[in-house]
Amino acid sequence: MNRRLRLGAGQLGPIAQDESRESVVQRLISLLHQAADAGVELLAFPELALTTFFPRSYTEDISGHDHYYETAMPNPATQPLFDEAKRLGVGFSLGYAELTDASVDGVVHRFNTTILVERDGSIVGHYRKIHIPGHEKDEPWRPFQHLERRYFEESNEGFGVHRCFDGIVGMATCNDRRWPETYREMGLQGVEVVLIGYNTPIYYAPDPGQNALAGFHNHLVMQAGAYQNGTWVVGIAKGGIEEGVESLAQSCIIAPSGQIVAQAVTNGDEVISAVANLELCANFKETLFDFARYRRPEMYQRITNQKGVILP
Ligand code: CDT
Repeated sequence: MNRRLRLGAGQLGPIAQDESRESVVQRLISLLHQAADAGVELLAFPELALTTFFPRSYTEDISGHDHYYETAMPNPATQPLFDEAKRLGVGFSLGYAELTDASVDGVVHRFNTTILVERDGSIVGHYRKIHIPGHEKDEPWRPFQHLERRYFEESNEGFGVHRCFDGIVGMATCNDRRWPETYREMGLQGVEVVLIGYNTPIYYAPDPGQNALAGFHNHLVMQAGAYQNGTWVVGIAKGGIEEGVESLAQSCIIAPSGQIVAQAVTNGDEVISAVANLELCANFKETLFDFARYRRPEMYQRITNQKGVILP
């Protein structure tokens, strides 16, 4: 069997605070056209791909940022993207801020969400970010804020995977990529493609000594996750200088061997693509990383029973 899927990353440059959804959607459609011309069948867009990275600014009342959230997907502003993707036969994933309807469970929830759409326009599923980094309260000592923990709830829905695109596809979001459990949860469900959008400021206020390693760490974690679980990984940045804050670009496509097979060369809107042979996953899943044969879950009890470090 030969399952070849052309994967694409639709990297975005900065989105200004006052850029309209309609304008951003036109940029996404332009990337979609470039991807379709390159034969891409699944194009992944970044985390929070419709707005500026608003958790970098503080509002006393958290609803002060509600205009950055979507209450439905698709909606009138994003429908043209869904329509054009369907017309072109290109599937896609799209990250956005999600505001849920209080009528569902009596509470409004704010999630950092990614939706996955098949080539025929059908919605395959969504993923709500699990590892929420940063802080809850305003910290004026920082040159800019990282208030994701103020503006997003941690999802309790887990890392689901989906049978689609003739394979098994999962999603994760930005900070999730730094945690090995993210990939292993999906690896244990046979994942073959993991799509990970990110907004990663290069300046890390708690320890600026790490700034110079931002690109190295970005690739390190995704390459390790790919190899250790025998899966393709697509990392998709919103990069460049947005509202005065520089974020990492370096979007990439990684093979199950852990090798980078395509990488963005700009900090702006750019499409990269690669043909992913999904059969290559088995080379790793059925040899060194034959989980059923070699894993020792009974030896890993702390991983699910314990959160922080307990010293001996
Ligand atoms: N968006 C996101 O999750 N960014 C984080 C920044 C961490 S610094 C607070 C990341 O892990 O890239």
